Amino acid sequence: MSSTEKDTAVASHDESCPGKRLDHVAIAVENLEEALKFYRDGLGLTFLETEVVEEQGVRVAKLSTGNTHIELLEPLSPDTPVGKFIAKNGPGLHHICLGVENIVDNLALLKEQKTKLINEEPKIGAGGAQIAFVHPKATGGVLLELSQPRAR
Ligand code: CMX
Repeated sequence: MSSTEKDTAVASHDESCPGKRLDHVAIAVENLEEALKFYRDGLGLTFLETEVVEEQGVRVAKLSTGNTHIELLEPLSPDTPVGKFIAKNGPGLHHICLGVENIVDNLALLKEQKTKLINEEPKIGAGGAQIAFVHPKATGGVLLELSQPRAR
């Protein structure tokens, strides 16, 4: 296939993909207030809220980009997963998150396909969402979160 041809078996970016959407991109930062000076004050993204998610060991600031979100993750202490991530790699891109409608079904399908998962069962994430992480070995090296929003 030449570089100008497209693979018609793959949906192009403007076709819908039912039940899936980019929920957020998460960036590990050392200090939320410092990071907000750039993302909120400099870039002008809309700041939505800050939330402490004890179970995940993070303080999260959520910003809207219009069609998706950026989450800034500040570790609650150096011995949390995000604290260790920053100690090893420095601040930076931590994970991307896909919003799904039924996380239990998605995890069951991935398990059936022998996909390497970090969480086989959902945990509780920001906003009370049910979340689970897929191992970077299965995704091309990027930590991937699946998130089913809390029912309203
Ligand atoms: N990017 C790429 N690889 C990563 C990674 C990252 N950000 N974090 C971990 N990994 C890799 C590890 O290197 C490890 O690789 P190997 O198995 O090859 O050694 C693997 O993923 C598993 O990591 P681990 O730390 O050994 O496993 P744990 O089960 O202890 O923890 C994880 C995994 C991802 C849950 C944890 O490290 C983490 O980051 N927790 C915080 C999660 C978080 O951001 N929560 C968000 C809360 C807000 C919200 O709801 O969105």
